[in-house]
Amino acid sequence: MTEINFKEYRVDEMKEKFQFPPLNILLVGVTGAGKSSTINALLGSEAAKVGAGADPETKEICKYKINDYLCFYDTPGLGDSPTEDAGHLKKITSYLDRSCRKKGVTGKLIDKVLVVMDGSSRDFGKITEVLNNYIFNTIESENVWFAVNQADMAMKGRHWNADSGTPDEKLEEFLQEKALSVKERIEESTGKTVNMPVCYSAEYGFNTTQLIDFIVENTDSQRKETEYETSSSSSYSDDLPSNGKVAGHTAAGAAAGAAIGSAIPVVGTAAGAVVGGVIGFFSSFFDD
Ligand SMILES: Nc1nc2c(ncn2[C@@H]2O[C@H](COP(=O)(O)OP(=O)(O)OP(=O)(O)O)[C@@H](O)[C@H]2O)c(=O)[nH]1
Ligand SMILES: [Mg+2]
Repeated sequence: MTEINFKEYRVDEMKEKFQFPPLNILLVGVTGAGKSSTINALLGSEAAKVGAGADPETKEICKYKINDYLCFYDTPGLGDSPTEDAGHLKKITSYLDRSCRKKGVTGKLIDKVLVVMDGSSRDFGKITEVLNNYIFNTIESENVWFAVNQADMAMKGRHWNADSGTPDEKLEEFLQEKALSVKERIEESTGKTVNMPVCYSAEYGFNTTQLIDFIVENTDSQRKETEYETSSSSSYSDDLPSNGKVAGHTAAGAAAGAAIGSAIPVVGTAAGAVVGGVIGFFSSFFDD
């Protein structure tokens, strides 16, 4: 397959469309869905640590810059244990609460949540619980998107051509049905209207361009100035990490997180503990 350079792909449109770039997208999903693999597929490198076995891999929220206009935030996977989930969800919701300021305009740091689903799984229990109890309470449903990864495994590996990295007709048809059934099941269990998910394979780079197409086409000029209050309160730079570098600060003071492997967390311990109380906690739109 031809390698796509996502540093360049549709960046002119992103530049034109995304006001106050970068567009910040927080990836959420159960452990093993392939959030980190998705980031690596778009970066064309192994910047985000990927799980080898059944154990959850990503431990902290980390930022990855795909290009000057688009950033993904990797988060720890859910569904491993209730105790772990509680900690992860605290961090995720505190992140969704964060504000940032640029040019005198205050807005949310995170523009969109992308829920990464595992195409080989039929179990939506965990993710619908998380959506109903946390995500939809913190961000408008129109800013929550869905995508289905592991398209190659949707029929347990059958009907997938590993040489070309593409599905055959039967799997292609199955994936279309899968996308529709994911949409319908999420809508039934949450009562929200959601997008038709893109089915892709991070492992093979299949349909990863469609994922970016979806993002470009479904992002209206975001962070319109009129939507945000202008504020004169002082701005706190977050020194946000890019592709596994840097740490975080709270408004009260520095709270640099510890490095885990090659990735360094963006939510410091103090910031993670202050759930819903991060008023005055600003980050820059242009944080690099
Ligand atoms: N076959 C296949 N395997 C994939 C795909 N994407 C990810 N995987 C594998 O799934 C496993 C988990 O991938 P990760 O990217 O670590 O998943 P994650 O969602 O980041 O997991 P946590 O960090 O634990 O939340 C790894 O063994 C990946 O190689 C895919 O598209 N197809
Ligand atoms: Mg991960």
